[in-house]
Amino acid sequence: MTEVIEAIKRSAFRIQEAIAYDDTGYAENENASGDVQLKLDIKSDYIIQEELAKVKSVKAVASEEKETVDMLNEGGKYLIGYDPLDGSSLIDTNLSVGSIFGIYEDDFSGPNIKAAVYIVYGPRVEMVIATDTVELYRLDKNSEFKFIQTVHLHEKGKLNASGGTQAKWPSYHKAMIDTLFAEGYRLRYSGGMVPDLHQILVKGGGLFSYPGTLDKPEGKLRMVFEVFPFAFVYEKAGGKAVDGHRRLLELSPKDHHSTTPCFFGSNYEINKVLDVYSKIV
Ligand code: P6P
Repeated sequence: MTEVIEAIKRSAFRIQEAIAYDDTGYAENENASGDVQLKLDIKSDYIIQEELAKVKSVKAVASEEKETVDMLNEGGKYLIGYDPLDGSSLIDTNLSVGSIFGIYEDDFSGPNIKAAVYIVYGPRVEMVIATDTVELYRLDKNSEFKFIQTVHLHEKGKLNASGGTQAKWPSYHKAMIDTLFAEGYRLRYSGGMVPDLHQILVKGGGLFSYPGTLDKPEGKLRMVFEVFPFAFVYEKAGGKAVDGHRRLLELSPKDHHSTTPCFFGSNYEINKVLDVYSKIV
């Protein structure tokens, strides 16, 4: 696992340089999910694949930017599912973006994720590594990731990151979100999954939601590359992560680009989600 983490660190350093100085224009093609690709999406994916290919314990990789799963080492132990540059459409506004990694064994399912790592490319470059604990690191002036602290979620938070097109929310979901705001929660939503979830984690709690909507009943966020890694992080930090009814880490995707409605947060907020969603007919 150490070699995988070191490959992710090398990737992060190269990607943050690309973000800072490279062309942020659009490429000609779309990715496997039908999203228009930035040249930076393609370059970030190339960097990560190149660095992971050096690690003998990596059996295969699945990228949000590619249709296929790529075999690297037949005898390898780990399967890496990753989103190389999540929220890249925000780069032209100079908002924070991120890279997300799920480290799996045997298959790309929730029960088989063994660790998760994400990088936030913001005013500072930070990395969170979740194994049995959740640890925060920051890139220092010697280009090293320095350990800062372990991260824990409180029982209840104050932040509400409510994703998806509000005009397409089911009525029970809108009522639930409005209840939290009526309780005094503050809206914190940039449209970048990584900084939005990082903020709630570092500030100690709250709710991030991307529900099933009238136009996207299966949600928008991808299980293998985005949802399972953050579900792992939030559970290891003492919170919960559900699809409205079950733990996200109990789910197995139909294919590695499958999406799901998802809720990540402190226990108080997730228990509220489970209560509301248990009553829908
Ligand atoms: P919406 C970015 O495109 C992304 O995949 C996630 O990073 C983010 O949480 C979500 O989409 C935002 O989607 O529909 O709220 O703009």
